[in-house]
Amino acid sequence: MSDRSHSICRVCHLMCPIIVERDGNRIEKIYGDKTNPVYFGYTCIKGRRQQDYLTSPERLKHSVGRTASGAFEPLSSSAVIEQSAERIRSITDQYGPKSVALYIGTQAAHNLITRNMALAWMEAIGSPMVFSSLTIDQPGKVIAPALHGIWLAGPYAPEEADVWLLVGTNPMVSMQGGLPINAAHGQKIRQREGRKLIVIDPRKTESAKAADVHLQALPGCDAEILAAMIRVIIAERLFDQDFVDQNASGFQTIERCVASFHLEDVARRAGLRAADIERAARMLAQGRTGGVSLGTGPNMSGQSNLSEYLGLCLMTLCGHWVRAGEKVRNPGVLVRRLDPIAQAFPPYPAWGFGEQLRVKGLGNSLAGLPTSALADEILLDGERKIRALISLGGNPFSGWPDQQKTHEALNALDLLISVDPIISTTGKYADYVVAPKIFLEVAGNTALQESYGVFGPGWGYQAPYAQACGPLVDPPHGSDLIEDWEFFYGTAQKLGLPLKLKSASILDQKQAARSALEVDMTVKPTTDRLWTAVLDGAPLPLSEIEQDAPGRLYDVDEQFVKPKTPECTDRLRLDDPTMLQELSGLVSGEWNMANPSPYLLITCRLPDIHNSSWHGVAALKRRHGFNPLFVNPEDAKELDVTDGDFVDVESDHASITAIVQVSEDLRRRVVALPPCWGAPPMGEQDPQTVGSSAAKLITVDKHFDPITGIPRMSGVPVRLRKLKTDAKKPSTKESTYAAG
Ligand SMILES: Nc1nc2c(c(=O)[nH]1)N[C@H]1C(S)=C(S)[C@@H](COP(=O)(O)OP(=O)(O)OC[C@H]3O[C@@H](n4cnc5c(=O)[nH]c(N)nc54)[C@H](O)[C@@H]3O)O[C@H]1N2
Ligand SMILES: Nc1nc2c(c(=O)[nH]1)N[C@H]1C(S)=C(S)[C@@H](COP(=O)(O)OP(=O)(O)OC[C@H]3O[C@@H](n4cnc5c(=O)[nH]c(N)nc54)[C@H](O)[C@@H]3O)O[C@H]1N2
Ligand code: SF4
Ligand SMILES: [Mo]
Repeated sequence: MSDRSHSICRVCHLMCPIIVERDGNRIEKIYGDKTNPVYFGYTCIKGRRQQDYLTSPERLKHSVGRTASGAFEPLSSSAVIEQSAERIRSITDQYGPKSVALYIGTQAAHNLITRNMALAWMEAIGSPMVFSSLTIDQPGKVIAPALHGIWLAGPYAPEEADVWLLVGTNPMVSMQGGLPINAAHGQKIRQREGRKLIVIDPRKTESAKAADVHLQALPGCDAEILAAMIRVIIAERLFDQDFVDQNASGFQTIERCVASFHLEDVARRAGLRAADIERAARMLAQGRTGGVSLGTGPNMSGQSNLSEYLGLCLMTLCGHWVRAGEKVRNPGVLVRRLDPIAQAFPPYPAWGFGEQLRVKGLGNSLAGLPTSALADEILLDGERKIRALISLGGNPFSGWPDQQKTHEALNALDLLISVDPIISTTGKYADYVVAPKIFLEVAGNTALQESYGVFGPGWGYQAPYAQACGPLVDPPHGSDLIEDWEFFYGTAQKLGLPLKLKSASILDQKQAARSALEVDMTVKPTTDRLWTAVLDGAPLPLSEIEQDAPGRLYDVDEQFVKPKTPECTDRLRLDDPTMLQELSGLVSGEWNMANPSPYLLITCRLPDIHNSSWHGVAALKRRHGFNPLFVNPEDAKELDVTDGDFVDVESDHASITAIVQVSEDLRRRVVALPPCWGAPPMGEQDPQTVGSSAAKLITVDKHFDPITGIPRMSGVPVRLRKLKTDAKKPSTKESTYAAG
């Protein structure tokens, strides 16, 4: 008998509502909920086939530990906790707590109790050495608002805004912020209603194909293009004078600064037509309401903070912020939002507090400690050397830039614990791999996606939406798995440490610390108890969210944006000195032009892959198990290559072998390689089997951001050369499954 249940997909951050048909513990079918008022039935192939991941032979059914011979032996959950705690104790006893670092990867964030228990654990052992994928992703997203200030009433929603600008983000595939949650469906409606879309991207992406204006720029030119757009908007008096006069400061300084960004020069350097930049600028300013969302493209191509900052300046100059009297689309359900009032929250410190690292002058910032410096901190001898690393739901070997250095660092650790359902490429270096319950085996809710609202215009839910679910299926028969948080609870217990679990619903960190739950260290709490603590302070208590029911809109108190208080003098800042200095010194386009390497390698995402996951899940029936290098047809002709040919890709740092896929979507001289592929040097290296690693081509030692450390990971100069091989050409026909 088939049983039909509502649940939430936790394979990625999107948290799609799903309907799961089961026969006992066997999942028969998963599909989207067409009646859902926010997702409109959206799911992707990963979510619909997650049963294949849950039961895949790759997945660990128990934790493992390294024996003296170097092989892994199975360990019970209690043994892995016991042994890990002992090893940690001996390292902290000898070298102090700061010798232990935590790396929080993408999949740790999907479960907010996992993340907050791990943070509580680090606090308890007394180590501030917490790193995350944010500093190798889009760190400018948290730095820029601190420099510019925050508009307390928030941005408009893409659903309602007349015009939207996407810079180096492709929400139709990545499903990150920028378009409505169901991006393709939402964009169709936007188009029908006459709402405009502008995209800046070197590729003709799925999102760019739906755009009114596509600036197919060379990578690394975003800050200049945005500066040129600001110049047009100011020169043509298209900005919102009234809004700027009342709510912003530094107008004259930014006006002076962008004056040197002449359209013709910028267009030449970015490989665009001046008229197109001008058209984009006018379109953005002429909408009564609008928004700007940036993605990994600009954040990885050398100007993370500056591009995000200029995006916010464009928002402010155009007055694209919600005004007094307007209805708040999402007053918050599981996450408390800032009090909606039509005034600025002034700039606040973005760096210069917390831990200082020993390398490259880097230290803590709002984005956390720089992950790009973590390998160096492991390799560098001295009192403050990092000797133990816990990787939680992340994959350093595949994700961190500068793969050779990562390889050396992972080998140099005294202790590496990977909390991960598989022996990932990082797991291959680990002393312990702690195997967790995942996806439908654990309780979940939509708080994470809601919390993404802080990442800026177009992120998170634009309506009071929520869903919650309990565990739906048992872990595989005969397995011994724990929930991610139980590893931290168990080891803290062994180490005799108290844990203080903070709420993720309260954005004010001091307040969250004051109301943190002192976790009972004698009687193990239930997962439900921890969820209640992690969502403490939410506008609606978790208990009021229907369990195992369809996701829906909740009846939270209607809110309207309050007018600015008469005594408010706070302003959004258009002239942050660090940013304008970076802008003035910018010759980003110049290195493209002067670049002796004929090609620039960029990053992009594949629909049926998530970072380093899903590469080998047979059920997806991918026709190829690797990441192709996408090459423009004219460039392919010049290189004398076609689909399936092998090429040597050489940067100034290293070289890799990649497999060509010719694509009309690339502009000339730009090649794209999806990230997080490749395998450790001690194993199989065939790109047909393990893919090709972009991380290997990147160095963390040059061209890095002085605040967050993010190195240039997109727009990397490379040379390409056809490789002669007798091997049979692999098929590069794209996966039969598309998103949607
Ligand atoms: N060259 C280049 N490098 C890049 C990028 C790029 O574009 N170009 N992108 C960067 C970006 S944006 C990111 S976010 C990073 C990737 O950042 P990482 O987070 O370091 O890498 P992922 O591949 O996402 O790793 C997720 C891991 O979590 C595991 N996992 C899945 N579900 C669970 C779970 O429920 N619990 C636990 N404990 N583990 C789970 C998976 O098996 C996988 O090993 O890479 C960065 N690196
Ligand atoms: N299916 C799928 N979804 C994912 C992921 C995945 O691996 N697969 N990963 C998740 C993660 S961890 C993240 S961080 C998000 C990322 O989400 P996005 O940032 O939306 O990532 P992409 O879809 O790669 O879009 C980045 C775009 O930037 C363009 N680009 C590259 N360099 C430049 C540049 O210098 N300037 C400009 N303007 N554009 C440039 C690329 O062509 C690409 O289209 O996606 C998340 N969602
Ligand atoms: S986009 Fe795909 S993987 Fe992500 S939550 Fe939705 S169905 Fe799951
Ligand atoms: Mo990411």
